[in-house]
Amino acid sequence: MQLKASELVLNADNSIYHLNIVPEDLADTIITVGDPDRVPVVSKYFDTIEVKKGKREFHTHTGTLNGKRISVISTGIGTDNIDIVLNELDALVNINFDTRTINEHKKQLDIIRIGTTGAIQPNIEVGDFLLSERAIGFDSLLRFYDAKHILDEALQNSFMKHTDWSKDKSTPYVVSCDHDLAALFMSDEMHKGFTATNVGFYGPQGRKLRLKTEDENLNAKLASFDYKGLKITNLEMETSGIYGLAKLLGHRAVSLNCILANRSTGEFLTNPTVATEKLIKFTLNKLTE
Ligand code: R1P
Repeated sequence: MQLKASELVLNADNSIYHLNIVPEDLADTIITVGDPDRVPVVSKYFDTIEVKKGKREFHTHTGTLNGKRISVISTGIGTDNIDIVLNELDALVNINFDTRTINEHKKQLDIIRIGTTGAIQPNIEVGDFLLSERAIGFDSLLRFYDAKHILDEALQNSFMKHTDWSKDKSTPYVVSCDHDLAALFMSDEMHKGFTATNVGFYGPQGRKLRLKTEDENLNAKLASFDYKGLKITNLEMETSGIYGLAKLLGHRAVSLNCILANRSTGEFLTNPTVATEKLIKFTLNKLTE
């Protein structure tokens, strides 16, 4: 079946619509970062850089480090952007742009998020690193796909009961990292986490500036939720979408987080860029050692 121009949207140079890159520009190992300014902070460690392209918040650098080809791509903020990035990354490797047909042989990508996050448990300190073994998405992204077979419904139902989750909000969904890829990054320096991915930075993450939130106790309920010893550790805005879409598309994904804030103690790291760069160096070392 040929994908129509309105479904597989390509630019005049046959690059994919938003990422603005062609298949040859992309490595099989991809680091995603939220902030476009974090892309050169990663690629400055590369030995060579062959591609520097971008459009909107999606900036890509591709190069090599110790002989390994790596792409680093910024996603901007939120799972709505993750829908674009994951689908376009997959299209770049699994769809033939000339014939507009899906390749019979599928390629698997390794996708590693290097992101920032806020902890909700007091024992996780600012500056620490955390690998999201699981994510619970409060966004509705996965609900638009045929995804029920990859979701942990028992955990989701237990969470909704514990928090008395309002039906006016989308139904949370639970997804996991790729455990083989995650094993590469396990170390004494890394907390293993259960990450809550939310649709906003303020109200959805329980921050009150001037507006009253729908559930004033949401963060306390998140922190006290305990499912067979599994506790929610941190809040951010992309991991559930990355895990869900990577799994559905047949790619491996893991989300690595630098803790910038601790919401239970009220702390925020004084120099977030230094800590984030430490996680970047850690990740590149593990990928290339
Ligand atoms: C909010 O400030 C942003 O920071 C976190 C959240 O997930 C959200 O994208 O991650 P990044 O630093 O990777 O963007």
